[in-house]
Amino acid sequence: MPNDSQLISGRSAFLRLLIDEGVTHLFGNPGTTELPIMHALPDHPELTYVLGLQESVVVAMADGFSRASGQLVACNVHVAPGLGNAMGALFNARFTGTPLILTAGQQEQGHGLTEPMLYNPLTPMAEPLVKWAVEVSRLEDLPRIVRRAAKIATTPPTGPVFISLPGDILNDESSIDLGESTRVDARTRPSDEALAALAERLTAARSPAIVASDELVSADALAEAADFAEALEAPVYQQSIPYGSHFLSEHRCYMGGLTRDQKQVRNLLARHDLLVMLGGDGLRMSVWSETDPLPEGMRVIHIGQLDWEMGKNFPVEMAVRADLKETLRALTPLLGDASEVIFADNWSAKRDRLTESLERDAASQRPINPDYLMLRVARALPDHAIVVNEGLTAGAKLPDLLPYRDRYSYHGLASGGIGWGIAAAVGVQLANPTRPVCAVIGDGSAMYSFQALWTAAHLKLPMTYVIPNNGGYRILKQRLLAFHGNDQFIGMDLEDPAIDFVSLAKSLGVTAEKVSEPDQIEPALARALANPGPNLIEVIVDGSVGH
Ligand SMILES: Cc1ncc(C[n+]2csc(CCOP(=O)(O)OP(=O)(O)O)c2C)c(N)n1
Ligand SMILES: [Mg+2]
Repeated sequence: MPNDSQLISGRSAFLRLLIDEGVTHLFGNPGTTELPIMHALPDHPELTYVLGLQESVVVAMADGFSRASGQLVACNVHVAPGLGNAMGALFNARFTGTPLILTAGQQEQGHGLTEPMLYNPLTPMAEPLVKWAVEVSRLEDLPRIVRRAAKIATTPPTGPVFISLPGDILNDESSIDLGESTRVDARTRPSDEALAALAERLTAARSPAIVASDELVSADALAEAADFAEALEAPVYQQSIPYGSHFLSEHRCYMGGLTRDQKQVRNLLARHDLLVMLGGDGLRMSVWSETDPLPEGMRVIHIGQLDWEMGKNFPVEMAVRADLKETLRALTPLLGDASEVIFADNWSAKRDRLTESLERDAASQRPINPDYLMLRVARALPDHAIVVNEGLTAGAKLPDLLPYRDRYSYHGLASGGIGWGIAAAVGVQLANPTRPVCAVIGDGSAMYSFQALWTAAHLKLPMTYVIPNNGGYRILKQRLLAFHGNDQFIGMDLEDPAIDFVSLAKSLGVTAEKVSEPDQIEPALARALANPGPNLIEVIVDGSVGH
């Protein structure tokens, strides 16, 4: 028989379960079906509710929080149209394997059957983009469902999960046991035999190269990857989508990022006789090419947790499913001493060359050269700053100018779905309250979720947004010209009226200024970094498209 003194409502049980799973912030946008949760929030002050003014903003903020902390995050959106709004951001979270519990309120069971306003079954909507989608149909099942969702989201391959919460479940009361959290320790090492075989194969290679992927960040294996590269005396290339701090840039073996130009990647890799993929999909491309990025007959070793990626697009001689940190710790001592190689054209050398040429040729260009702007941003930021980059063409050189210093120091657009960065940066700052956060967001990208700035202002976050404003969708113009020889850019200019980002930002409570002269960049950045914020600097940059 239920004991009345231990009665708990579904809404309170839900919040207590999240808190017990280690969730500190609930990112959300409420509607009537979420009111039970809003009703229960005051009773659970350990959980900070972060209001986002559109569901894609809500999910991107949660995504940023997790990417900058490695933690499980939770977000709550409104029924069918709200979940629909969240889909682009959910796609991004799936792409990066973000451990995220997404929930939505749902009409009461039975009431939904009458098809009231706003109703649609939710799990089929979420299903294609999550590891697990479920609707709660009995309050007694809620603990099992939330516990399982948290376990699924955090177990490699990590990723988002979805729970639909009908109103009758949230408002019901029962004396349920909330249970306990389960975490799967997936830090596995390969067998001794596999380690010995890996060491033998690696030592036999004449000219191996390493591709550093995002799994080095999730496995917290940056130091181990550096030791491994040194023992192998192999050059390291960042994966083709530079969306994280995937290797320590200033390490002597680091050469910089692979491009997403199939021919370039193929030519570069052809110098090597063995490719060592440390995690994920290191050779993910963007636009079609008849050329394959992997040279004919290239031998490949692939280590990591994401077995879906192994042998996905090309054969892999040795595919080992294991944790990268533990594997590299065990493997590196087996490699013996290689004689030291000088990587003359490493990241640091290239950075110095790029810096010199920008100082020489671009410092006085008007409109401001976007690469020069990135140089100034990289220079202005303190060493412990965190950067979020959705600058598209304007931010492209940032990873070449700003060193990755720790696993959470850099977060770039991963999936290609824009509108992520301006909101994700809010989550990044919330996860790292003591580190300055600077977000570089293209003018076009900024307009997908600009209202995220309201949340930054509401929470008085000390962050700085830099908007390189080139007046349009420059990357699309470049591609229309390159792929179709067409320079009639219909639907790619943000003019008539031009968007006034300073006024927009000010209207949302953000301190803002506009910069159009190169020598104004540095003082504007200094002012922003000194001001508690949030701050926004709109920088008018060159948007011309070369012929
Ligand atoms: C969600 C989404 N919608 C549309 C696109 C197509 N798209 C790719 S880049 C781009 C324009 C980006 O403009 P901006 O941020 O100003 O960068 P720029 O190209 O000017 O450097 C668009 C519309 C996309 N990638 N994702
Ligand atoms: Mg633009």
